Amino acid sequence: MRSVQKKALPTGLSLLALLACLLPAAGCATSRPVVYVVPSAADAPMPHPHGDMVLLNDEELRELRKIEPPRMVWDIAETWRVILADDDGRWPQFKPVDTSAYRDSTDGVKGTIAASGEGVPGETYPNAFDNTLAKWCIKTPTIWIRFQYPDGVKRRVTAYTITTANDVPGRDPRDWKLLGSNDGEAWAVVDTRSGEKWFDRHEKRLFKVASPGDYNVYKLDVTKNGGEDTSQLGEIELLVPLE
Ligand SMILES: [Ca+2]
Repeated sequence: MRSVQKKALPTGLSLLALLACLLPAAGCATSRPVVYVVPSAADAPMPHPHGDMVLLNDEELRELRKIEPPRMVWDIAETWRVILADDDGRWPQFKPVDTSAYRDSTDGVKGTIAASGEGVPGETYPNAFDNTLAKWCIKTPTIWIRFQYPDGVKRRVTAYTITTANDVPGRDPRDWKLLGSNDGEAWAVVDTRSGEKWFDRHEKRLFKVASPGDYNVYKLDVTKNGGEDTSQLGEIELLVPLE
C-alpha cells in the first residue's frame, strides 16, 4: 500500500528549509510540492487528525493516488500558514461540531432545491442536501444554492452548517451570504461570512445566524471560493432550535 517513496514534512529547524522551498530559485523541483495526508505512522513527527503529512511533487502525487484514495491535499504555502498559526507548531486540533441543540429543518420535508448550475455528472447540486458526504461540484468559482420549504412553510433558521468536500481545499467557500426570502425576489441578509478558512476535508462547521427571520426560502450565495475555478460543497444544514 505504501510503496511510494515519501518525504516526511520537515519539522523544527528544517522548517526553514521548507520555507526556502517556497521562494523562487531555491533549488526545489520545478513542480510545486503539495502536502498529502496518508495514514499515520507510529513515529509521525507532526500528527494530523487523519494521518501523516508528506511532501510530494506532482509525479509522486500521481503515483500515490494510484494506490491510496486522496485524503487531503494542501498547498504547501497554506500548510506553512496553518502550522505557524498554531502555538505548538502543530496542526490545530478540530473538535466535532456540536449540533445537539438544533435539528435540520430540511430533513423530512419535500423542499425544492435550486442552484446556480447542475454540477458535474454524479456530483450535482441536490448532493448539498442529501445528508451524505456526497458533494456538489461545479466548474464555476462562485455559486449559489437555495432551499424552499413546501406549502409556503416558513422556518426561523438560527444556525447552519457547511461541510467541506473530499478534496481540493481551493474549491471550498470562503466568502458567502445566507439570504432569506418569502417571494424568491426580495432577499434579506441573515448572515455574512468572509475570509473563512477550512482546515480539513469533510470538515463540518456550525455558523450561528446573525439576523434570524421567518423565511420560506434560504439561499447560500458564495461570492468567493478558495481560489480554484471549480467550487464544491459536501453538505448544508439549515438548523432550527429543538422544540
Ligand atoms: Ca451531501
